[in-house]
Amino acid sequence: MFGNLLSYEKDGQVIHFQFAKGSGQIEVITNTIIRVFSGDETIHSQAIEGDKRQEAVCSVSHVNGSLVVRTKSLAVYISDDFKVDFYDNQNHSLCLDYRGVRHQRTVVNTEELALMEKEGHAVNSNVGIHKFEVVKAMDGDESFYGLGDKTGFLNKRHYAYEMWNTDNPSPHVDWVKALYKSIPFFITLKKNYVYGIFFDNTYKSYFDMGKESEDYFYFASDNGNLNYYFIAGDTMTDVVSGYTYLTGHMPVPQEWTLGYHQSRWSYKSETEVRALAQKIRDEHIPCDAIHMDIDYMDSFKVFTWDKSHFNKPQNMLSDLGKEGFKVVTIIDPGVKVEKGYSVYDEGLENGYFITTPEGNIYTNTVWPGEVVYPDFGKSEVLTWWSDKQKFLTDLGVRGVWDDMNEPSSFNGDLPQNLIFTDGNQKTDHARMHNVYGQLMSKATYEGLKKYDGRRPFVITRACFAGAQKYTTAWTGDNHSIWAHLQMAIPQLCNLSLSGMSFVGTDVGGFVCDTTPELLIRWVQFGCFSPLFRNHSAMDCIRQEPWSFGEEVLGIYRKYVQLRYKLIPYYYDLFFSGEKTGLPVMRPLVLQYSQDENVKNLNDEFLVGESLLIAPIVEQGAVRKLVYLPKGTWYDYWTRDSIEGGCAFVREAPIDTCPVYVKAGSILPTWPMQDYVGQKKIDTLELDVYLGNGIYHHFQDDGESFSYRDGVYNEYLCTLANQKLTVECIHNGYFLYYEWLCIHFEGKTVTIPFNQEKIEITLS
Ligand code: MIG
Repeated sequence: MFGNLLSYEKDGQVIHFQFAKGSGQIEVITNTIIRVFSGDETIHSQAIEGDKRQEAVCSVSHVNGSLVVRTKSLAVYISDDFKVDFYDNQNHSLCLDYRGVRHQRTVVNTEELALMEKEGHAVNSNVGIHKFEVVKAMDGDESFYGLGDKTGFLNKRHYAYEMWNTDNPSPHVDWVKALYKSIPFFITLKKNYVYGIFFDNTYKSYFDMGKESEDYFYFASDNGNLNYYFIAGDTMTDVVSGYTYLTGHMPVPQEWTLGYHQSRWSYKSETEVRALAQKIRDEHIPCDAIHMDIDYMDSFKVFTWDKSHFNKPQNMLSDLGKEGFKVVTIIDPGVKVEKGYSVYDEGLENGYFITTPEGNIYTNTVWPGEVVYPDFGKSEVLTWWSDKQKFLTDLGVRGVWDDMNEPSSFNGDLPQNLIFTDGNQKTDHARMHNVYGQLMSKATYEGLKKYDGRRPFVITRACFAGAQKYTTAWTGDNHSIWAHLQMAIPQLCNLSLSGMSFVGTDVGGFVCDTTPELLIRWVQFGCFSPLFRNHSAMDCIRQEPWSFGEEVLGIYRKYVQLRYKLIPYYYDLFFSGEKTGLPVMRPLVLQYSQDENVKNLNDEFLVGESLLIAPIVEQGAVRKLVYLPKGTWYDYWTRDSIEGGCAFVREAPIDTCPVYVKAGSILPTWPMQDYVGQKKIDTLELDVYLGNGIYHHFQDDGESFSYRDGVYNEYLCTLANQKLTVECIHNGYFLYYEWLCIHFEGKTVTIPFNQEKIEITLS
């Protein structure tokens, strides 16, 4: 489509190419990140903020009819038709454009499709008419990871997906092509190489990871720019860091958000919420957050409170606060059409709502009845919506849950030609659809930052690449089925590889009735997932921890308590994650990408580098085939040491979730609390697993942004030859630990600690 390559012009790190029928450019962002671009430069990125370009030496030369752009690490060949081939600096091919014939599937005729559809089948009508496609050759050893929030298994090879934020209430099974989020980023792992591609285009896009053919994979879009980033690295962690370097690192969350969250659609009255809180404390289920679903609102009107069931919300929230509960409220973007309702009136007066191409305000139906949709792409609307959060923070709300922001309606997708705004440009729904939830989350984040001041806690259902800068996410309406517990592991792992570190599923399952066994196995998984919330739909059997009697409650409590014990470990992972851009939850392949045994390992995951979790995800199973990578590991429950590099069977009766700790690990732990901050922690407690390793532990106020001004303590712990040294290497926070308590091999040693370097022999 571009024709012959005619000439080029180098402008610093941007190289412009002129082809017979068009132009394109290669931009050297860093030595290992290259942008490939052709199109309309006025379309700005919705994922990348600021200029990410680092100074890098690059050159252009002619080689066999192509031009080659070289950086310290890469050689990028540009040829006729804007073919782009990536090599490393040793001339090993990493990723080449495909030049052979396509093997497109013949499409079934439309009459037959119509009949199938009539019978109730969801038909596959993707006929592959895309504005452009980037087709890359496959060698045969590729596996693919990432792609944000997708169904199915960890490795995406042989599957095709679409990026179009979709509220799909039917079960999310592995052929479903799109869920609520669109993160057009994937990692290709080959035998000796790994790289990532981020396709920075918000329009509906398509990813075929070798499903159409074994010879190639492709990504494509209906519209927008040819605009992708090639991210090279020596390891898969380099690639993830490269991607989050571009799209942003997640700010450290408030510490309490790492606790347990209890939710239900809905807790409908003050009496019910107070009783729930009481019950949680009576049953000693540690818990930090209660979520209020749509029924707290007056007639589902966003930024209102139903006074008939919640007479004085402020008092309720303040009383709950005294018991350690933080309240998170849901908000929906759809604003009820009702004269006299201030949110509607203000939006109407100022032209804040989306319109039809004819210029009329567009309406659809959602929970409040007839609604209008804020045009978040307009900066005044974003500010207006962020200011609206004050209504919630003034009452004492501590976190905001953004729902229905695909945007969703009761009548399916909104038409693609509706008029939306992007900055100051008028544009359409087709371009802004995939970032609607992103912009809503950004507005929520900014509002909370301004009016609450602490690190904002936002949960969103829909988003685009780079959302980690503003929000956490949950995977929407899963079902209480074993298949969804099984899928939760690869789903959250791939979201994590796609930059979203603070993610979770509805524990117990949202739609349909859970079972006692499913709830237990889900909490055993959920307590290790970053966002730990039990949530269920209004027509389902209750699934609060005590819903199935004493045995279930006891096991449930054991795992919530385990999470609370490990909160400092999670916190450290988020703290170091803000610097490294690496996620908390990791598929094994991220750390052991050379190990063939983990490329398709779907039922285990790591938390950081130290913990390996092997949850039971099958009804009735009481043992599990566990694979541990090479090296020494310890069984968390028995402390037995095991040599990895093999699979073995672990007994896993209903109260047991197999957990392993890597030798040389140091896990900071907390004493049991009902909620984060209940007790003053004056002891640095370390659970040590002999071997060699280093660990960084962080301590700060757990809620403000002052860590960014250096108000934190950082401890470097080094474990070698049965010797542990603990040293405060950054001393910026005034509250210190007074004691150091070390657990190892069944022994416990407690000694006074005054922040000085301490060395202890563990014997
Ligand atoms: O149309 O607010 O995914 O978590 O409980 C359903 C009610 C709207 C969908 C969310 C779910 C929430 C529910 N919401």
